Amino acid sequence: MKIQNIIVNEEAMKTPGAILVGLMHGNISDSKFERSMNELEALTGACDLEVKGTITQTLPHPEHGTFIGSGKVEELKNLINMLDADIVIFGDTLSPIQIRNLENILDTEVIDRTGLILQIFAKRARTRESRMQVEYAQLQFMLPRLAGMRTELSRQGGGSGRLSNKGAGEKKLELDRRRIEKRMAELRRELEAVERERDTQRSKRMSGDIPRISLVGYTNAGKSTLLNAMLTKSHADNAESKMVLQKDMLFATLDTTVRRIDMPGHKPFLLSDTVGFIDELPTTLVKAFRSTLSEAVYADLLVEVIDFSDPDYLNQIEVTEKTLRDIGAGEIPIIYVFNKADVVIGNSEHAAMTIPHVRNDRIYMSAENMIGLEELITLMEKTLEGERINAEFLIPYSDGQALHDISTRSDVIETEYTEEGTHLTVKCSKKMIIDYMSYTI
Ligand SMILES: Nc1nc2c(ncn2[C@@H]2O[C@H](COP(=O)(O)OP(=O)(O)OP(=O)(O)O)[C@@H](O)[C@H]2O)c(=O)[nH]1
Ligand SMILES: [Mg+2]
Repeated sequence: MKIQNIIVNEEAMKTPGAILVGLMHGNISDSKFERSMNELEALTGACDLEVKGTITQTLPHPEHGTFIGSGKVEELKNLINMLDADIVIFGDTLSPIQIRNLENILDTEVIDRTGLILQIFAKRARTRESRMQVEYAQLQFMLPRLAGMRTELSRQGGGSGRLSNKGAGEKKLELDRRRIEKRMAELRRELEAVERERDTQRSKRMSGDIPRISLVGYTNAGKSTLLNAMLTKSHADNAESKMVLQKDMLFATLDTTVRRIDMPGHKPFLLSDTVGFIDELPTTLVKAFRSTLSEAVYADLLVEVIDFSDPDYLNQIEVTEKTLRDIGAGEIPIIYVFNKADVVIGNSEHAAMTIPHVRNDRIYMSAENMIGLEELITLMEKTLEGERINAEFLIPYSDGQALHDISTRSDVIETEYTEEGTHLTVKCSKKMIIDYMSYTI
């Protein structure tokens, strides 16, 4: 499968060149189309490919066989030759058959946005877990593509309709398919083992009464910068060595990092930084990264970081909220960090704005310039405190872990030992009630 063969040679003198293809169809607005093309360009850069040219077309609907019209395909072929491009990247999701048709006509590798994002993840994954997650997502992405090829081959070769009359190509594909499925099962087993280990580590962390806060948001919004800024200000020993990569690049972070933050004059908390979201994040990836993202699911509070300097920030918020719902973190209390406000203050639209500026559950600040950290922490504390409500739990004696977790992470008002279990009356976070819904009374 071609997707696996994109080997970008870091040593090569010449960066492989790509041609981007955008089809404006349906009732997408000009500005949205332009933004999606800009994002495609940034994604291409994040994959270490140089954009050599861009071709766009407007059609009411995509063409069945080649996605773009046949005249455009010809134009594209000429451009590939002229610019000596190595790969063609489509901004939409193409069907396996469309990709194959295009590759045959263009005689050049063709990938779509999903393939590109998978490729970035594959290049960037560092830990064993994220490598396995990416490989799983890639294999899952390949499977239906093999099936598409198979259907066509069986139509060509299996005229007699007898099962034994499989063409050689078809048999090979069947073998490929089995090999992929076997590898996927293997990866699933290994990932489940890593997940169990992660759960154990998490419950160890949960046994302290330190609140857990997760940074979430669109890729490149400044989550890692915010974590680093907090570390710089905190009492952490050798804060420098605990810092994470912050970079103007989509998907700079792929692994989850949890750091303890001890700010002078504040209670400590655990802050986690994780993979960023993007519009139409391939579902295979969301599923594969579910356990990495689960750090967010188990948080007491989410801090959603938004790139306020991006004209499309409202869409970023929408995408983030949708992804949070998808991973089961939709009910956790959230505060909004309108980051990179340093870029927009003074603009005509925000002429009178000063930062930091706090309003209800949002703060306008700048992580990079360390403006607003103190105010953000105060807002976080207020939100955590405000979310605490009275609740009663009846915990069976068999679940000592739950008893330990609830009693250490809440203010216990009363403890009573009954026949059915421990009856706790507490003041706790709403999240705790969701976590232990079955024990609430
Ligand atoms: N002007 C300005 N730039 C910022 C600010 N905060 C972060 N940045 C820049 O934004 C870019 C992305 O920052 P990161 O912290 O890597 O973003 P992220 O959300 O972790 O992104 P991913 O890990 O790729 O999902 C970097 O180049 C930062 O220097 C800010 O407050 N103002
Ligand atoms: Mg990051």
